[in-house]
Amino acid sequence: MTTERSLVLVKPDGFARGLTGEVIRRIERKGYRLVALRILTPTREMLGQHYAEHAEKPFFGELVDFMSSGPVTAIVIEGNQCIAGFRSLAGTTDPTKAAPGTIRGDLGRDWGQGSTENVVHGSDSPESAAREMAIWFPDL
Ligand code: IDP
Ligand code: MG
Repeated sequence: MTTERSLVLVKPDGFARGLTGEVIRRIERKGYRLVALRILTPTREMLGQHYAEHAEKPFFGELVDFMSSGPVTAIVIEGNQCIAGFRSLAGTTDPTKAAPGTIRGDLGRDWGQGSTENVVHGSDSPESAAREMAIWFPDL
């Protein structure tokens, strides 16, 4: 049994389109528990930490511009294997290619910036989840 926590973000595109409830509905229907939730517009400093692994990528500037453009819903979820489980719910990074049935496949599309706007983020490992939760929920 691997009870885990994962950091989920409803990104500015998803928040602006009113998709927070739909994302939460899918998380809860899957059986994961909500542990914490907040709405905030992230600072570029927070995003530099959150996306540190991508700092040298060509899309990094565009990604930080997008992610700091408006409010996001940050959520900590909990459940056995919820890190892999939420990644499966989210679908692959590129919303054009993400499978129907997934959050990105059903709710996302290319709006002119390729894969940048893809509705949600989910932690990709227990180490990432711990690091990311400290950024978004320092009091948790
Ligand atoms: P993930 O969110 O599926 O884990 P990562 O490769 O970790 O995908 O990339 C982080 C985020 O950066 C993506 O969710 C997406 O918003 C953005 N991104 C990733 N690859 C590209 C790209 O090739 N062009 C533009 N944005 C990208
Ligand atoms: Mg990633």
